[in-house]
Amino acid sequence: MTGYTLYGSEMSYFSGKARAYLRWKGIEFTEIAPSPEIMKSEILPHIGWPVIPVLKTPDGAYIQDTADIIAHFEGPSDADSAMPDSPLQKFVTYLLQLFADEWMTLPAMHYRWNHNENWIYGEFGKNAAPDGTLEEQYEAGKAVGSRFKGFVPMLGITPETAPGIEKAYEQFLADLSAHLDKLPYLLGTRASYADFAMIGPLYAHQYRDKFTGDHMKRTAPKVADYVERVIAGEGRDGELIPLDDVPVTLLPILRVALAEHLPVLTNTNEQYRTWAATAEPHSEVPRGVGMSPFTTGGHSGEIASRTFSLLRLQDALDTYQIMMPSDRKRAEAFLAAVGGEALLTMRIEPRLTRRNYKLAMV
Ligand SMILES: N[C@@H](CCC(=O)N[C@@H](CS)C(=O)NCC(=O)O)C(=O)O
Repeated sequence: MTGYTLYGSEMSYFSGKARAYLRWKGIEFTEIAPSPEIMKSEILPHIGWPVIPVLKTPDGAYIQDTADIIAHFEGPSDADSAMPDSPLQKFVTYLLQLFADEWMTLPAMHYRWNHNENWIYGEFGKNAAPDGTLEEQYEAGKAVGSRFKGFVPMLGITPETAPGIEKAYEQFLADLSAHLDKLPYLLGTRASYADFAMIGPLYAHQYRDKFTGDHMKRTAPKVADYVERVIAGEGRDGELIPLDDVPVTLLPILRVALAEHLPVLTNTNEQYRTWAATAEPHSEVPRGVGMSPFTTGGHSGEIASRTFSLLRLQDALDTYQIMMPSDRKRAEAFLAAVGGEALLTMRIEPRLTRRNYKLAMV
């Protein structure tokens, strides 16, 4: 066994993000699937709740949250950093992470649970009951999977919104394919943080899940090829595009992402502020603070107002707020081009942090 252990799974959204990064960075690690024994002996006692991925360091420290896992390897003067060091590309990276981590959960969960349900139970069963028969694995997988299936209604995935989720996803595949006609990675000829974030939704659910993956390979082969390259840790030798520029082919993706996600984030932020007004200072923050109306692909519904999304948003806002005036000007022109002007004045108050592997007020 090598120094680092990644408790993660091929079926898990955020494990793919961590795995792609660790491979790209050249970190030696062993990945261990979260069997019930591992959950009991490693994850619950150290993290406090059942979640993956978790990285165990050679010193026996436990890191949860993919942003913290990546940050563990990225020193401030790291010449080999995954994060662009120029301000606008960094800002765009955080916006892409916000979209990939917190909004692409809609297509990922919709396609998994409405098009791959029986197949994914068998897959979950391989971890839950590695020595069982196929039937035993299916039943064990169903027990594990039902917890995740339970998140489907909270994500606003209903018969009414499903056609909109599919329409938005088809548009995303077309837009990303057009981008990949010009560049092999999101921000250049080198893979970077945004690519690892995008692997969250795109690998486990949209590429690896049987029916959705077949669809991607058939209708968006460039995206499938991109997923294969990023999950393999390729893209080390190229360059980010120069002069802190943002590829114009990313603008359609960000325009739709912000048009659909910003109203939910704005409403969630207001609900969070109302909740915080009467909460104990510095206390833990609940995962949800109500419901928000949303529209995707022209279909409307209600989605849980998830506070964790505000932490990812806070990273983007911080990057903008510390910019030099000339960089801010460029960021403002960029935001005007993608309909993101609301971000200019948005603040997360009280600020959010993570404490004991949970979301908390600073
Ligand atoms: N923000 C976390 C999200 C981790 C996460 O949601 N992991 C999923 C599996 S991909 C999970 O275990 N969820 C359990 C839960 O949310 O209760 C990260 O980036 O690591």
